[in-house]
Formats: sequence, structure tokens, C-alpha cells
Amino acid sequence: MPIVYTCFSTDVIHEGHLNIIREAQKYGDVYVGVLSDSATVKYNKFPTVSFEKRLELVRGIEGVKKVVIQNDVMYDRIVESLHPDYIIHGDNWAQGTLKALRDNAEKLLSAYGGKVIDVPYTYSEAVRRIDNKIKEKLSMPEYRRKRLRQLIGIRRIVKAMEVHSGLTGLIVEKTFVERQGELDQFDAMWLSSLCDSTAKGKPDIELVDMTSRFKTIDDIMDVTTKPIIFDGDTGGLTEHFVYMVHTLERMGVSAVIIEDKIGLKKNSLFGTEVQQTQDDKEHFCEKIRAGKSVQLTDDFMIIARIESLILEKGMDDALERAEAYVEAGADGIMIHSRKKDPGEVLEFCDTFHAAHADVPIVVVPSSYNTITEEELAEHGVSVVIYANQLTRSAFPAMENAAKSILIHHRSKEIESEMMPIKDIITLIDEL
Ligand code: SPV
Ligand code: MG
Repeated sequence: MPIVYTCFSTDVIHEGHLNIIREAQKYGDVYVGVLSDSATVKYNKFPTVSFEKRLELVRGIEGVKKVVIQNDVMYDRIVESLHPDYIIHGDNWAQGTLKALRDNAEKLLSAYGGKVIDVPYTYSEAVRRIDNKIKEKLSMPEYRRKRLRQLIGIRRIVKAMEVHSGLTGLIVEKTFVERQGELDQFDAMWLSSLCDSTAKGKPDIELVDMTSRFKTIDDIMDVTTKPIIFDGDTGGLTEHFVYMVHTLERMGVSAVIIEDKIGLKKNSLFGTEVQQTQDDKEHFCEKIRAGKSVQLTDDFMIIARIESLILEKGMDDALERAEAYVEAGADGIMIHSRKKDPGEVLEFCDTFHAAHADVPIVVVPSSYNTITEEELAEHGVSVVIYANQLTRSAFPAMENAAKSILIHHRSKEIESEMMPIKDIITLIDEL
């Protein structure tokens, strides 16, 4: 019998999947691949049920001859091992980013006379409701909060992008690319103090109060599902920090990063050009311990950010502090630098990772921007944060439009650089 292969990356089996199986049965024995967790997270999805449960779901479908594990988004390895006569999929993969998958399947099959079968995608109210329900589930605090820890376990390196509004949240939620046969998306959102402050026209000096920053979180959470890493600045007074932890955890934020500075905080990228004071090591440890003591779940993370390199206190100081902060209970270490050369950050990561391979390291390569994610991962980095790039790209674009209108006394000249009106009015999906 010919082999008809399809791959599912779903948490719920609905009529669309059953329709594919029915169609597939007309051509031969139906083999179904279940996409692994690590492949699923590249595919603009996140599993809400365990891999074992997903295998079980597929095993329970009538008409399925064999269930296999698919470890990559692309079909190369599965085609090599199964040599299917057909690969069958909903025809929604004929356009957009998913077309890369179809092209990949077609190319592999055509090498030995196999064929792709496109089944009309099932656009029904019931399917739409199921898809929405999965999305809604992922936006709930109990799912969102633990997702960062889950991703650190699944991803070689977790990629977080700056957000400061519902709109930037949507960009990070939905941006999905295909390049050289690989699909990719951001994993998490960084609620930058610099960008949250800048969006309000305020300096990054802990001036925007927590009520306002929590409102930004709420705006973002309302329209996204990805996990949030909150930039908690210095965490404020220890007596206040415990309340911050309590609220963030309740809201479903995954992690707070607090930096070991005290007094009037200025942005780290000023370095020693402005007066900034590093906190006493023991005092900062107390803040970490206090935060950990009020935490209610095992999901939430308190990550300690070390400013020794920013403040030119040296590598030994940075490493000593990292030891102390981990000892105090920090769930991860962020090391920051404003050098153009990544050397000092990599030296820190190599030394720290050798002693604490299980403690996630977070970096923010704003200044040393030539380094790639793969190089960072090779030095033991678990999370890379792109801390301000959406704000920095939007500002010149907006300023340019404002200038053009002032110069030309009309908007025609800037029209070609802007999003079409029909796109902006349909940008936001209706519920
Ligand atoms: C932020 O994005 O607010 C940060 C990172 O804290 S940095 O601006 O580099 O200090
Ligand atoms: Mg900040």
C-alpha cells in the first residue's frame, strides 16, 4: 500500500483534521507525524498539552495506521526515513509563510515521483472557535507565566523582543518569517523600562510609576499570548519590591529582572558618563531573598541583573556578585555591557556557565550587536533580549513622516513609505 503522510501540530483534533485523514485514506495507509515541542515553537504555536498527550490524541484517531514523531518543521528527515508516496495537508499552506513547507515537501517528493495533496482547508465556525479557545487559553496567567521556563527548556536560545504597548505586543506576537527553509518567531516580550518611559515622553529614571507600568502590561496581555519579562529597574525599596513580585506573578508575568543599582537610576547605556551607584552586594541579596519569599508559584522567575561591567567595577566583581545572587535565590543572571565588543560579556558567560550550567544567563546585545544568537548560545546564554529596536525604528519613521508633511503641506509625498489605509483599518483582528 502507498504511504500517505501528514503532520499535526495541534492540541485538539477537530473536523479539519478528520477530513484530512478521510481524504488521505483514499490514497493508501495513513501515517501521521506529531510535531515535537521544539519544532512546534518555531511554527508560530505553543503547545497547551504535553507531547505525550498529543501523541495519544493522534493514536486515538480512527483510520491512522501509524503515528511517528516529527522533530523538524521541514520534512527532510521524515521523508528520508518514511519515503512516503504522498504528503497531504490543508490548502492553507499554498500561500504565506507556510508555503515554504509546501515547497519543501514538493521538492523532496518530486525526487522520487511522490506527490503533494492539498485538501480544502476547513473554515467552519466550530474550527474557528477551537482555534480561538486555544489562543485564549495561552493568554491566561497560569499558561503564560510558566511559558518562559518551558521555552528555556525547549529552545536553544530564547529570543525576547521589546514591547511597550498593545501594538508592539501584536508585532512580537505575530511576526513570523521563513528564511532558507527555516521558520522563526520571537519567543517572549521584554517590557523595557526605557521604551515604556520613552513611549510616555519620560526619562528612564523610574519616574513612570508602577501603576502605569502595570497598565502597559495589561494592554499587552489583552492582545497577546507570549510570555513577558518585566524590566523591574532596581526593584525599588525591598519593602516595595515584594509587592511588585506579588502583582506581576498574579498577572501572569513570567519573570522580573532587577538591577543592582540604588538611588537615582539612570539608563545603563550612559555607563559612567552619569552618576550611578551600584547597590551593596548583601543588600541586593536581601532584596532577592525577600522577592523569592513572597512568590507563590514555581513558574515565576526573579532574575538578577549585574551592572559591574557597565559601571567599570571589573570582571571579578561581576562574577562574585553572580555567585552571591544565585546563592540568594536568583533564578537567572543578566549580565549587561555597553561595549561594542562582546568580549567581556562572553568571558563572564564562559566562567559563570562553567560553574552554573543550570542557571539561565540573559544578555542584551544592544551595543555589541554584531554577535549572533548562535554565538551567544555557544557561550551558554539562554535568553537574548532585543531591548529597544521597535522604539528606535519607529521614531525616525514617524519623525520623517511629520517632517515631510510640514515641508510639502500635504501627505502625498510620504504616502509610499506608509502602511496603506486599508491595511491599518484591518490590522487588528475582531474577536
Ligand atoms: C531597558 O530596555 O530598559 C533596559 C536595557 O533596561 S538598557 O536600556 O540597555 O539598560
Ligand atoms: Mg531598563
